[in-house]
Amino acid sequence: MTRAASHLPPHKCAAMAAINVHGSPFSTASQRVFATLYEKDVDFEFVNVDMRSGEHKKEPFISLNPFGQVPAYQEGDLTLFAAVEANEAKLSKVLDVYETRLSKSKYLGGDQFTLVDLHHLPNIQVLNGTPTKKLFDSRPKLSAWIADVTARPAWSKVLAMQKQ
Ligand SMILES: N[C@@H](CCC(=O)N[C@@H](CS)C(=O)NCC(=O)O)C(=O)O
Repeated sequence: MTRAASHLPPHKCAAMAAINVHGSPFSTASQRVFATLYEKDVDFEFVNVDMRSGEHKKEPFISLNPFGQVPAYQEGDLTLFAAVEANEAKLSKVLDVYETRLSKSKYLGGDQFTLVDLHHLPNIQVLNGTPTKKLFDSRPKLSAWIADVTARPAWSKVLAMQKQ
């Protein structure tokens, strides 16, 4: 982890507070945050929350996120967590829209990889291991995009966290 540079005056140090991400390598929501930080080469400390033993429902984690869901992002006095669930009930229709979009640009937001693409990585990874994968395989542009985005080094680093 990078610490505040010693030559900076003390009042600058607050702006360089260490980043702690409390989460699990097996949680899709956590993976999204890890992938973003790896993409941007941001130093952070991973604090493992053992979901199998319910650590996310107990102190000290519950003080970070009262919803009892990982991840929680901590930077100095700032603590962040999200509370919006995605609705995947209409996945097939959504994928048709993506297929059309990806026939016009290489990535969802244009010709560059952006957070819009990254956001999908954890759920793609999970669905790739389920029968729902057929919804991907039947759409050639989508399949090519999935092969591209899941091959990114930042995403490999997130998957490697599951093996530690
Ligand atoms: N909208 C939140 C959702 C977080 C979330 O659903 N986390 C799951 C793991 S992927 C969790 O903690 N589940 C445990 C529970 O809901 O009890 C986010 O994106 O951060």
